[in-house]
Amino acid sequence: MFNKTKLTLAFSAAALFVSVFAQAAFSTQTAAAAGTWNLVWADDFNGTNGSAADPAKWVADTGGKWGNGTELQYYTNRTANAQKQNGSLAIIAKKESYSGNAYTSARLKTQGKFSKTYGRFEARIKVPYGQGIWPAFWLLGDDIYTNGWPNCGEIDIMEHVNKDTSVVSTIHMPGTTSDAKVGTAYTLPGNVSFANDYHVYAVEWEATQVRFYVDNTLFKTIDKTAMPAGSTWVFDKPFHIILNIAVGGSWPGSPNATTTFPQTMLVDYVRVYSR
Ligand SMILES: [Ca+2]
Repeated sequence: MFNKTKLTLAFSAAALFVSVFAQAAFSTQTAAAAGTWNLVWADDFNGTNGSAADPAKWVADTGGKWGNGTELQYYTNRTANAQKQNGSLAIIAKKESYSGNAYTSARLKTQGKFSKTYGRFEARIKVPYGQGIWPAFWLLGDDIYTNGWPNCGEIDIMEHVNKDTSVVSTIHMPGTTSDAKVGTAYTLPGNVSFANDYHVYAVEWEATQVRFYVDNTLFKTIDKTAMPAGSTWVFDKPFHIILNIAVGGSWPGSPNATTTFPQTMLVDYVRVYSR
């Protein structure tokens, strides 16, 4: 479906098998919900080690002064900060002087290439860690540049801050002050560090509900009917996907002597399903 070159019959059959197998796995995990999730977009990040992410799918946000100027990284479009490694996308935060910033990193988005209203968005990710390190897999409303934030809405599927043994999933929307948000943290059984291994982070976003999962364990259900007083539900329009590592900023604070660089976020795949 996504390959523009001619497929051999054998390859096509193999791909079909993988696709059917993946969907069968999902049906059992989501049996309580109505309908089957069908794959509509994916990037498995296969390709030559050291090569850039597919420019047909990803756009690099670049520059410094992110997070109201509190974040310390300069986002580049260099393969030094985002490259394929053994079937994963590696986003690499480095300690290096660059355009007046002390760190470099990457922030890749699908804006202008792929956006969607509702669906299951998932990624298999091995997160980095350390004081001041802030990796994320998230969705942002396509109208960010015309409507501003938080009017555009934001769905944070996974944020992992510092050396914490939890990840956080949150939706942000306009409220009585500025940012109304609903979310929660999730901790692995045994309080194991998320950075030790890959985990599958997912949201199932529908017209009346948002559900967050880690490794197919549902840990947060947000109902449209139970939003904070004075907030506005803005989740009925297209959102795009973002993968990034921020360094510093108001939430994690700055790196310190305990933080080691480079720090790498490995993304085995991103998959989007519809039903
Ligand atoms: Ca992969």
